[in-house]
Amino acid sequence: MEYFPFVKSVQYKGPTSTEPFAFKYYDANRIVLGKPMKDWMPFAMAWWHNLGAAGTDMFGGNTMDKSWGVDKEKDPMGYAKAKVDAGFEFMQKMGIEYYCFHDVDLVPECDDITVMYQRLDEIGDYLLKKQQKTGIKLLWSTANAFGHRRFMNGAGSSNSAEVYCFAAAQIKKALELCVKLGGKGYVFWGGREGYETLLNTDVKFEQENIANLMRCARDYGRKIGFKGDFYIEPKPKEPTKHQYDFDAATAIGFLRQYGLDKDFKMNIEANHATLAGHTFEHELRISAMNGMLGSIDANEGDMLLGWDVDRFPANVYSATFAMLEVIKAGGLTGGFNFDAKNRRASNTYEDMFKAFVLGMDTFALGLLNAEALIKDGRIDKFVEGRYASFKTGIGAKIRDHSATLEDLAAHALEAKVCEDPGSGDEEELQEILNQVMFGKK
Ligand code: XUL
Ligand code: CO
Repeated sequence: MEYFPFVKSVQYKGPTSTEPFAFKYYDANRIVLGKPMKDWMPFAMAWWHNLGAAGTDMFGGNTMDKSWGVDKEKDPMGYAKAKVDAGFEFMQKMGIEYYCFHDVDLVPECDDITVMYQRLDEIGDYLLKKQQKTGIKLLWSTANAFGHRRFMNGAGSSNSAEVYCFAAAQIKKALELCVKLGGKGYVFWGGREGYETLLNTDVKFEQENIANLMRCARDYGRKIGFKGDFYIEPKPKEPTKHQYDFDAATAIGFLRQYGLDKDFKMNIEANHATLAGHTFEHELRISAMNGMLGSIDANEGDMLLGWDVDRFPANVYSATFAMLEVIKAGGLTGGFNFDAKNRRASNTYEDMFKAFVLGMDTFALGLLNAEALIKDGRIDKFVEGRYASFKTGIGAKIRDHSATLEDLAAHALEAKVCEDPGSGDEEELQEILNQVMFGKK
């Protein structure tokens, strides 16, 4: 069955094209700074949003049809397989090479874990065949240890050892699926790993337990041949009020404290960054400078709203700053997963394609702008020059740690009055940015 007969394949048609199902900027094989665009940005489809989310919000039900022609209650595996068929048709038509899933995105969730295991084994075989036929690959998998009612007090952070074991059982199967399908990564997003009030919470106890669950997962993953990266996906809040993986700096500190930093990296999501009061590029920079930039959940927040809206990326400034970070980090070991969904009122199958065209073109523009900024060189040169006082004299001694506090103080006393440190030149740098981005008009 063909689910999306209105489009054969989305192709690059160039910036003057007016076709909705065509890329204006994303030209997969165009070489940018030495490698094809598609290798800078291995795009992935999120199973949960694209094939599952049907427009429901807190105030109303579905606006979209994501049943894939099957009654999920009567025929759960028929539904799961139809979803795979629709997903692979979508990815092939979009030219997307990767996908990501939670266990419960693949098959309908049920209380009995043994039934879940059977369902997941069956869909795993089906996915493997599809992968072999199409060349599409798994970017990462994860276990949903936040949706079911048993996780109401968390999973690794739960007050109940029973619940902790159920989370472990789900993680075990999701890891096995990851290995079976050749996934590059395995994600921990701690949706309910946090707390609402200290009146009922032992934070240290909970964090030790989370670290132990990650350690167990790492050990089991390595034992069954998982060679990829484990990721933490930081998020400061929602659904929990205080989430332990608040941002990249917090998550990196946690990983180092518990000896997990060799196996784990960050999966940075743009909307989570802004919820934490940071920019997307800030989170990418913090991860990269610690050698822990692994993968990206590509989406966008709405600055007028205080929650996670998972919009498709459209902000070219943000994509430009993000791609500058990615390029300077030498690329990602992971990819760009569109953890993004159509707006509730963009409810047609056509809208699904239009959303990916927007997202992929936005990042392609970001990549091309970043390339142009690097080639222009003025901004990089400015940043380098800004720290010039550390190149020689007392500055060089600060950098090589050969000066003591007394030496530094003696230098200041000799100078008597401090020299002006120089303009930060923000406005000129913004002007350069606009000039490089928008060129001749
Ligand atoms: C939630 C979120 C998750 C993770 C995977 O905000 O981003 O979908 O990406 O669990
Ligand atoms: Co995400």
